[in-house]
Amino acid sequence: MSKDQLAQVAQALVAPGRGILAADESSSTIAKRFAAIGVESTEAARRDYRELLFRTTPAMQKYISGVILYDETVRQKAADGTPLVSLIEKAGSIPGIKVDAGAKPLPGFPGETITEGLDGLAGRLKDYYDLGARFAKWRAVIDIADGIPTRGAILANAEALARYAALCQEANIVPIVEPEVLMDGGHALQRCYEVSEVVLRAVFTALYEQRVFLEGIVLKPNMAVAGKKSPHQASPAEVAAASVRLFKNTVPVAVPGIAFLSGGQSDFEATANLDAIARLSPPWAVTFSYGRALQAAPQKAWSGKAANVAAAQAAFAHRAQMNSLASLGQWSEPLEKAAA
Ligand code: 5MM
Repeated sequence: MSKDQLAQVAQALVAPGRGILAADESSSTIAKRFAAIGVESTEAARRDYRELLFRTTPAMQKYISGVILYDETVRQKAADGTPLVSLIEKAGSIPGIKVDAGAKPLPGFPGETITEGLDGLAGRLKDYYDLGARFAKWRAVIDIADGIPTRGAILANAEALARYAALCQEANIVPIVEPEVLMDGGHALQRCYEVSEVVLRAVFTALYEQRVFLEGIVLKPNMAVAGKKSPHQASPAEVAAASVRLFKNTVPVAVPGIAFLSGGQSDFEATANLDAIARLSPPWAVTFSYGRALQAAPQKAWSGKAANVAAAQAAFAHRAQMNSLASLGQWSEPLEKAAA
C-alpha cells in the first residue's frame, strides 16, 4: 500500500469545486431509471447514455473529480471503440468502481440487510486497478422503521465496510465508505440524527480496528434529514446545522472529505442542502457524490433519443455546475435560475 498515493487520490476526489458522479447503478436499478423515461435497458442504451455523460465537456473537466462505475461500464467501449474509462481519464476525472454485491436480507434480522461482496474481493480489486479504477465504493444500507435498525445489523454492516476498506487500501484503491441511513418513512430529522450517530460511531470504530488509513478514504454519508413522508420537512439551514453537528461528533478530521449521497432528495434540495452545509465551513472538504440528483434531469432530457444528446449534456452540465458552487457555499437560487 502506498499511503501517499491513497491520500493524493482521496484529496483529488474532494478537490475544491469538484465532486463525484455516481453512475454505478446496477442493471436492475438502471432498468428502473430507464423505464421511467420509456427506454428499454439494453447494453447499447446503457453505453450511449453513459457515454453522453462522460463526453460532457468542459463540465466533466471542471466539476467532476471522479465517476463511480458499474462492472459492465468499466469494461465497456464507446460507440467509436474508445474505452469509457479513457473518456473519464481524458476529462481529468478519476474512474472508480462499485465493488459491493448489493444489500441482501440479514438472517435473523427481519427488515434489515447486510451488504455482500467480500469473498474474492482482493482478486477483483486487482483486476479493477488494472482496468484503471483508482477508487471504489461499497454501500451499506440502514433502514429506519419500528424496532430497526438493530445494533446487530449496524455492527455487521460496519464490520463489512471496514473489511472492504482495508482490502481496497491494500490494493492501492481509495475506498469510498458509504453507510446510507435511508430517508424512506415518516421519521423526524432527530431520529435520522440519532441513528446516523450510532452508525457513524460503529463505522469509525470498525475502520480503526481494521487499521484503515483514514487519510486515504472518502466518507459518503446521508445528510441528517427528516424521512420523506414526515410532515415536518427541514429547511436547508436546519439540515446543515444538524448534519455538521452530527459529523463533528463522529468523523475524525483526519478524513479528507465528505461526499454526500442524495438519497432521494430532489436535485434542487440536494444542491440547496449541500450549499447550506458548506456555508458552515466544516473542518472537512464537503462535496457531492450524487446519483439521482445529478442524473434525473439529463435522463429526462435524453429519453433515449440521439437527437436529445446535446440537451441532456446541457442538463447534466448545469446540475454539475450548481453542485460545484454548492460544495463551495457559493450557490444561490437566483443563480440557478439565471444559469438555467
Ligand atoms: C447510483 O446508484 C448507486 C447504485 O445503486 P444500486 O446498487 O442500488 O443499483 C448508489 O449506491 C448510489 O451511489 C448512492 O446511493 C448515491 O446515489 P443517490 O442517488 O442516493 O445520490
